[in-house]
Order: sequence, then structure tokens, then C-alpha cells
Amino acid sequence: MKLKIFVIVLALVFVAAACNKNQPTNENTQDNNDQTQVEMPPATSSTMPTPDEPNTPETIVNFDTSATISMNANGFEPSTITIKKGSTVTFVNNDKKNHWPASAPHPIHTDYPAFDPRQAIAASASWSFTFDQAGTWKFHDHLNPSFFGSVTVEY
Ligand SMILES: [Cu+2]
Repeated sequence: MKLKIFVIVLALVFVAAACNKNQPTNENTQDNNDQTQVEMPPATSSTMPTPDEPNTPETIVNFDTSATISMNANGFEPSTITIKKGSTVTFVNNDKKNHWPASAPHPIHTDYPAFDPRQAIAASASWSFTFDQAGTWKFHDHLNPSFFGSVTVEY
């Protein structure tokens, strides 16, 4: 009988020891959490391709070009153009009269408010505007709205 009691006591000691071992095991779990945090940088590195994606549009923006639209007695020439986003269009007044290129609609120019020199362009003078918003922007001559055209801005 004493042996059985001794064995039971031993068993209890082992159980207690096992419980003590569980605490270090919990610490190991915390270590595993640390390892999980260490695994975060690889997750961040897997996010690396995402910064590469914005680089693609940036590269397209670097296709920055310029275009010229002549303003003469017959209107705009060319009256319709397509450009890359970020391109600059120069409106050159080749007429003897003033001209005033501006965004639709006349007379408030609210489609693309910045697309408006807010003053007439004198003969032989010019006005440049950089289109940084994609879309098709209709424009007209504010001094002669029967002259009109459009600028299509692509990404
Ligand atoms: Cu107008």
C-alpha cells in the first residue's frame, strides 16, 4: 500500500513538473509570436511588388510631351488632340485679334477651371497649360465661342 501511495505521489510530482514545463512552453509560444513578427518583414517584402506598380504610371508620366494648338482667324488648329497626362499644350495666337482658349462650358469654364488663362491672349502671344487630369476636355474661344475643340488626356 505504501508503494502505491509513493507511486501516486511520484505521479503528482511528475504532473506538477509537467505543469511547470507548460509555463516555459507558453514562453516558447511568445517566442513563436516573436518569430511571427520576424516573419512580417518577408510579408513586407512580398508587398514590394506593390511599390513597383506605382512606378509604372510614373514611367508613363515621364512620357511628358508637349503639343501646340494654333489660334487663327478660322479657329483652333488642330482643334482636337490627344496627349499623355502631364503634357503641356501651348496655345499660340497666330491671328491679329485676341483669342482666349478656355474649358467648356462657356461662359463659366467649370469643367476644368484651371484650363483658363483668365485673360485674352494677344496677337503673337501664347499661353501654355499642363493637363494633369485625364479625360476629354472640350474648350472654346471665350471671345468667339463658335471656335471650339477638345483635348483628350490619356494616362
Ligand atoms: Cu467661355
